[in-house]
Amino acid sequence: MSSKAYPYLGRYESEKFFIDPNKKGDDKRCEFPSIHDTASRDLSVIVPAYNEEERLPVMMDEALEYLEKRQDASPSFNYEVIVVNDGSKDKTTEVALKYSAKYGMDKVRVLTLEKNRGKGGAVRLGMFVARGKNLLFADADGASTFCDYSKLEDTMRKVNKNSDGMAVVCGSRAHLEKESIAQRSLFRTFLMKGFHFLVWFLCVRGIKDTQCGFKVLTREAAILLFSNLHVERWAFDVEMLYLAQYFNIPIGEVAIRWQEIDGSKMVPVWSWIQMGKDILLIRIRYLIGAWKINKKPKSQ
Ligand SMILES: Nc1nc2c(ncn2[C@@H]2O[C@H](COP(=O)(O)OP(=O)(O)O)[C@@H](O)[C@H]2O)c(=O)[nH]1
Ligand SMILES: [Mg+2]
Repeated sequence: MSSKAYPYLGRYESEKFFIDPNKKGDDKRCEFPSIHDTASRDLSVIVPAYNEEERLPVMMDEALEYLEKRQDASPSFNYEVIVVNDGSKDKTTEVALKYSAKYGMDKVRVLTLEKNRGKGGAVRLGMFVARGKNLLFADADGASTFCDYSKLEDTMRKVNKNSDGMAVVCGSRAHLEKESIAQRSLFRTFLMKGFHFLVWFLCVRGIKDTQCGFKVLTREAAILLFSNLHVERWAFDVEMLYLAQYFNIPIGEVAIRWQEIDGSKMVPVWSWIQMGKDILLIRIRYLIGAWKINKKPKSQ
């Protein structure tokens, strides 16, 4: 977590390119566009992936089935999926590139980061090379039911009515809380409640589930929020929503179907402590002016 006033938004040279497996010749690289260009897709799906060679295919198959069906039903609908390999040590990039080869690079692109940045950092860099009017980020484990994106979109339409193209809609697992408490140990429930309290007390009010890995932003909101994001780890959602409330960007929340998937990358107690610390620091750093907000982020 940086303590610089403005976050560092740069990237490595290699992170400006993706591979088109179907391109002829030796150099299969293509340059990514920028989020500051005009949108040319209806939807970009950004999938942060860290050591996901096993879980990713299930998620990709489900997402692409939905997206292809939608395109068949209304041919003017277009989309892209950007898998962001966050410095994985396994074959995440190779697995994702198979989808690029199958669906074409216009539909599936892989951004391979040089180093592990954390989920927030990976989502940010994926957003910065996306072409969509709406930008959705979705976990690589397929925990959310992808077709529930339609619900997010409906809510987006309502929320975005009077807001100059600025809106955020969060998928929510709050309706599943009772069930999950029944399944979890008392200690995990205690940690969860403690975390909710900290978020509510320090940063974000009015959103029941800030941590769900299924959220959609308009392009304008993504530029503003991700250019200002300091936290690159798990607590980035909290900072993103904190900033959205600061900018008075309307936020919707809608219940989605969710399935806990084995193989979580969160190390239970350690991640909770880290997140608690990050949330406290978000509040303190904005309060004392150690972190500043850039109201008009420019292209870089
Ligand atoms: N970028 C990045 N993503 C991660 C990291 N750890 C997990 N992820 C991704 O974050 C998403 C959620 O992770 P998961 O392990 O399922 O966490 P949980 O469902 O919240 O317990 C998945 O898409 C992961 O690939 C990490 O260190 N960096
Ligand atoms: Mg998960």
